[in-house]
Amino acid sequence: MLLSILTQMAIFYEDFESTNFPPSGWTNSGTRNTKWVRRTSGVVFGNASAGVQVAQTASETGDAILQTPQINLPSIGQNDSIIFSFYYRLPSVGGSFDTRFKSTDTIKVQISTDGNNWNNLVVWDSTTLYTNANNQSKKVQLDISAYQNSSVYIRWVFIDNTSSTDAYNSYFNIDSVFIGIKASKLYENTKIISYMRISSFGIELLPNKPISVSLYTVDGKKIYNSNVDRKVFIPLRRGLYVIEMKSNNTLKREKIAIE
Ligand SMILES: [Ca+2]
Ligand SMILES: [Ca+2]
Repeated sequence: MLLSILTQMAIFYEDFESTNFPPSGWTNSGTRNTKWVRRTSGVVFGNASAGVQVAQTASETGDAILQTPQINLPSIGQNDSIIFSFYYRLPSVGGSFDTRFKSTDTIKVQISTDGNNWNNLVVWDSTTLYTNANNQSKKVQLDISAYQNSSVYIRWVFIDNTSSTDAYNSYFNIDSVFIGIKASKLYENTKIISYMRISSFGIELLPNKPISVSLYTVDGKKIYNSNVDRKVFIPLRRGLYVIEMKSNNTLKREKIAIE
């Protein structure tokens, strides 16, 4: 009998829909005159996002820092992970990516346990953020399990190094800031496998004896096929898959979701 467990519990969520800005407990600071604002155009989801002016009609430099309240992260089990995610959207002009956003400016996403010492989670400079850029919504998802059983702050820092002025303003927007616990889906104690652990990043599998493992997309395309006689990790993107595990006289077929 296959045993499966799957839970996801939200610890923190902010969608910037409330007209209070910054939202309760957040801070909006920095050396730049223009800070983060609640944006109702170029929105990522719903009616509003948080945005920062990245091309501006008034010439200025400095940083603008949007910071969450203190967030308490619990201890987690060994099959669980703490996920931090948010969505962003680069500025657009008339529905296309605003190429004026190419500059020497930088955006950093950072985490801290004390509000003083910060570790970079994301650093976007003029190359990493703008290469093949468009103005579609994109998700960033990171595993911050290392911060379990502590309190953290997360902040978005826009560092404006560009002193030129533009004909009109343009914004970088973020939305749907989420922190939650994702429990792995765990299959255990079958004839042929000791366990199979499914996380956001792929499948970890330990067979009880040599087996043949095949993975298919939901439309039937085989994307993995291998004989497995020890613990393996198969990295997978988000999506639905079918896994087939075969030994001499046993066949197990399971539909799995990487979320
Ligand atoms: Ca929103
Ligand atoms: Ca500037």
